[in-house]
Amino acid sequence: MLKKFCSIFLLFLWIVSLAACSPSQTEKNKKEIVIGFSQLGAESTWRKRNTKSILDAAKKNDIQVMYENAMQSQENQIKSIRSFISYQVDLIILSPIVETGWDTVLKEAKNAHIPVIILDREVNLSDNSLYTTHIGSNFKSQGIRAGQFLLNKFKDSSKQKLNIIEVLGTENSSPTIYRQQGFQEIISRDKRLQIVQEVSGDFITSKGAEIIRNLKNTLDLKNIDVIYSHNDDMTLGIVAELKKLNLVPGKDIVIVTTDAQTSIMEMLEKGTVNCVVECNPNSGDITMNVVKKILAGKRISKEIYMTETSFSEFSNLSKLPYRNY
Ligand code: GYE
Repeated sequence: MLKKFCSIFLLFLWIVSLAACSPSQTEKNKKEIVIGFSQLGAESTWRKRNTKSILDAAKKNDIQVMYENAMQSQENQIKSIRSFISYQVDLIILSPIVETGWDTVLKEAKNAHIPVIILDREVNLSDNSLYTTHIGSNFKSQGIRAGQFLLNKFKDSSKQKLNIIEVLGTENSSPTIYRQQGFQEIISRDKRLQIVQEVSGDFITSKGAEIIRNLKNTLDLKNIDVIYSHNDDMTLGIVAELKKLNLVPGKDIVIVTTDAQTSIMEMLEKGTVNCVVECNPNSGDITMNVVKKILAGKRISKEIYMTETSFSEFSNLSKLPYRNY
């Protein structure tokens, strides 16, 4: 009888101790922020720097990250988001490859009460309440800066027509859409500036090179005055191929490029490219601040732009700023 009483008493003590322990344990778990980060790929130097910026800043802030590289596939991104939802992460960061096709999966995140930050590229949704904020660049302004350089560069030129090749990034991605829009709107102010070819190089070096190899069969590249490239990696491929054709990039053909990675800034100094429109990949710190604010229930603005500028042959080339990528 006494034995039975003792064991019931011990069981009682065990339950009481469990109950006493568990709230503090839950509290501890709650404090640890876990986020899911779906990055669209690793296609460019810019992208690799952006991923590192996010992961480093998360570490600095003791935020755990479930990181997925979607290798240029929207399907992979959707799968990752679903796995983040079933893991019940505190917040999701989505860097979307293309603009459209996110409604269903973001609705699932909303129904699971998981806030979503759209990072870098933008989304086009029927319901904007499906994400909390977008942190990234103003791509249209980047296109405008590229075009403004050309208006300035050719203002005193005696040429009747200036032929442009526009090398676009990934189709249906927001940088491609809005850089193109900004660029085309602004160059329409000078009717001599004409786009004779638009072609997508998917933001990768090998495709930039391939574009020139193909175009040389259909166009006389000696008649091309300008190449406007939507990113530096494609520019590296373009420049290398032009040199093989004995065309001097920066002189025979004006080169306008986007991002501003170190290797391209060195080319600007040497005169191989003429204008570099900055796109800032260092969004880690600002993003982690926003993560903490959202999880603390603070209001956040719907659109957060990175600070950016542009550099050109008209800048003070001895004072170009340090690039960390
Ligand atoms: O310009 C390019 C990258 O989405 C802003 O994607 C980004 C672009 C960037 O691959 O280099």
